[in-house]
Amino acid sequence: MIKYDISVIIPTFNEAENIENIIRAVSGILTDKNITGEILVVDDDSGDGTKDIVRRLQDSISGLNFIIREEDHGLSQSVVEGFEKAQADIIQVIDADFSHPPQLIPDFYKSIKEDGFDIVIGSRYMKGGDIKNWPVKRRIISLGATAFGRVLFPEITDPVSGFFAIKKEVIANARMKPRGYKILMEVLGKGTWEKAKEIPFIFKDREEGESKLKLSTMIDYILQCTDIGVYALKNHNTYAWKEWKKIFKFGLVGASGIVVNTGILYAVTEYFGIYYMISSVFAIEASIATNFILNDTWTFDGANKSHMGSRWKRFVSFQLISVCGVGINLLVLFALTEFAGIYYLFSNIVGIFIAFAWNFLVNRHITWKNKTE
Ligand SMILES: Nc1nc2c(ncn2[C@@H]2O[C@H](COP(=O)(O)OP(=O)(O)OP(=O)(O)O)[C@@H](O)[C@H]2O)c(=O)[nH]1
Ligand SMILES: [Mg+2]
Repeated sequence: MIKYDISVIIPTFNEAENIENIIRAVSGILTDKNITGEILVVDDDSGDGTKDIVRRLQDSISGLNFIIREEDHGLSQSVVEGFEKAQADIIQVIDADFSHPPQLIPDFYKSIKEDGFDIVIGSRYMKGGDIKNWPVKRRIISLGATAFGRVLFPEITDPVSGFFAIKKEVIANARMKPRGYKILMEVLGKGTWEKAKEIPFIFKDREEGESKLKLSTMIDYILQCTDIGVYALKNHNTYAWKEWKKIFKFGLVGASGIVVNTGILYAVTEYFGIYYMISSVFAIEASIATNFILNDTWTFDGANKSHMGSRWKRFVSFQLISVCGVGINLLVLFALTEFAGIYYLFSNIVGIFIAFAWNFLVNRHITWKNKTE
């Protein structure tokens, strides 16, 4: 049996207009770079002639393998079946419709083979990446879809990309429950990996054939996110678990801040006889300081700290973000109470949650952004 360097999975459903060109393009690029590749087309029993074209090409193109699925129709299911049948230790996934430039495949391959990355992602959202001919609606949906991934995988700008490569061992022990379109989220959430890299690319919308995005696709996606979130809470060898832990610690630190705040407010008002609104300023500042120290030494205790070299810089950044957080809390409290007629204590709880999300996310992406990003 041939030992392949890479298996390139191309999921297809009714791609008669594109399939021959994409297979020839991938095959040509691999040959050019002296990479022995398997091309694995995983088709959901297309009725438009895709299957005949692939069968015909199998005579002339070496390493072209073909799976026809007759049950459990779906893009993610097809890719997962491709993972199982792929013969090489490095697996690439690419769309058939030329939205993903096949010329980049050798870069993905090299990043895994030579640079030792576990996962390499083609990103539309990092510097150098872009999306061509997408209507505003598609852009908004896509950005919404990345939101959850950005929380659990903050280092990754495009966690829902369909263009990626992995080491086969990443998914060897993962219990995948494929559904919907966003198979990469499933891999990131359930796989075992440490090093991921992104390569920017310009996504071009298909010129041939039809789009298959439906409402049910979005509902599937929300269910999938929930499933990934719960899975990561239970399986502590996942990458997302580390992020959950940070969110949890950040919450505990926040709660400790309330204790500090209340204590100082009481002490300064009672023992120094200072007007309570003035004491409150001291109390807020003291709790911001203790929160900072705890977060800096405990919540974000990663070895390669932050891109902000000095602790003072991180403190100033944390301080400014916290002050905005207080502003957000007050704004939500006021708006919900005055305009939505909600009971003020309840509005306040909503405000606290929104401010918490703000504080965590913005600090995660600015104050304690990893050095390597
Ligand atoms: N096996 C299989 N492949 C699918 C299925 N749906 C889509 N694909 C393939 O997955 C890739 C991406 O699908 P697209 O329909 O291009 O999805 P998209 O890029 O989000 O949307 P458009 O390009 O606008 O249509 C293409 O190669 C499709 O042929 C499916 O249900 N089963
Ligand atoms: Mg497409």
